[in-house]
Amino acid sequence: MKCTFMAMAIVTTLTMSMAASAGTISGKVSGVNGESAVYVEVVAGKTFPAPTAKPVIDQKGLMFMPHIVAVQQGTTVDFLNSDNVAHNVFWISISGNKKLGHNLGTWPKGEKRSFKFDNPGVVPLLCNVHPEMAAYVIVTPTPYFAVTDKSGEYKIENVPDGSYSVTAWHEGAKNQSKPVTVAGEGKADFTLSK
Ligand SMILES: [Cu+2]
Repeated sequence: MKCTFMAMAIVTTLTMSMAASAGTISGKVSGVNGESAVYVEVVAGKTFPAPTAKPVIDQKGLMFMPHIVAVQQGTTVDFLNSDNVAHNVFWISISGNKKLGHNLGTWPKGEKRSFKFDNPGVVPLLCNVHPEMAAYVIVTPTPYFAVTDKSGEYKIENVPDGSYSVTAWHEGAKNQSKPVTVAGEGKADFTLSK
């Protein structure tokens, strides 16, 4: 009888420890218009395997599509040209570091070129054929990131319970970081300014 009780206690303890799992970080970025990127900063003592999925940035109608793409560090991005004219892709720096500037070249419709973003930071994309074309790749140090909707709302899924620093980025605005504790659910609102 006593043994059965103890076995049940052990099973209960195991079940409870397995229940401690992942949650979400959500909130709103205000003070700016349109999409922002929100991401969890470096988690001390943790490394994350590079994703195998390759996001596509298209050049269509003389625009980069989408305008803002967030990817985890180590992700390979495919740059596609869907226009009848040749496009180029280059960036002069990553987060201001000109040593990380790169020119992927110029290529015609239907072709794509790839680049693996190993350094975290903000990559301002340009096309030297069309000076009005611009876009941003936000390379994040963790797999926990989101691009907000046009109203600034965001939700980052599958974040393990814990305490983090979360950063909001918006084109032309100053970055803002704040501490967030996730225990099933975490909230972080930001108000950015230029
Ligand atoms: Cu172009």
